[in-house]
Amino acid sequence: MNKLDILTFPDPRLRKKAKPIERFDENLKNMAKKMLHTMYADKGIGLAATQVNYHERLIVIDVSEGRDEPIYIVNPSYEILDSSPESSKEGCLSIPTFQQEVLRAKKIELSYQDLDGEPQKLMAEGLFGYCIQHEIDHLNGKLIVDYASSLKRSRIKAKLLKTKNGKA
Ligand code: GNR
Ligand code: NI
Repeated sequence: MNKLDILTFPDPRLRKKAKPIERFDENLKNMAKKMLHTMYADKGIGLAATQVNYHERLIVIDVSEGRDEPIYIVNPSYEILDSSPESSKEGCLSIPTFQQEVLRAKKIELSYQDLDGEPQKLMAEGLFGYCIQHEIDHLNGKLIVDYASSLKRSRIKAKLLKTKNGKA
């Protein structure tokens, strides 16, 4: 299967707000499978549709050790069950070589639809909970650089404009 291209900061398309999904059809299932394949290939624990230039509310996540417990999440929303701020050190496939400490809610209840449009709920904390919050930020056009100082943000921006993968 082909990998999808992942947009890199500061691409303005990462700032678009994703639209609710209304059609639970084969196109959606194909997109979800391609996103999962791309996420595994790039060793991520989550991927939001926004990152592959698809501006609809779709996320894939797998925080399991075996990389064999994918969750497909459509039209997510969450309630905070425990708002104690926890410090989460995060990376992002759209911001290579960058890491940022982010304060995330400790425990959330996620409501979403599966790929067939059936309503689902689950509770999440720890890395799983942080990842869900990170991916929903993407759907709203928010990135972990937004939690950094403006100096740190301008440095990573300059670095990625020069190289794209931050390495050369
Ligand atoms: O692979 C990823 N790791 C990660 C670590 C802590 C909190 C969130 C994440 S998500 C990230 C992949 C990514 O960029 N998803 O949008
Ligand atoms: Ni990300």
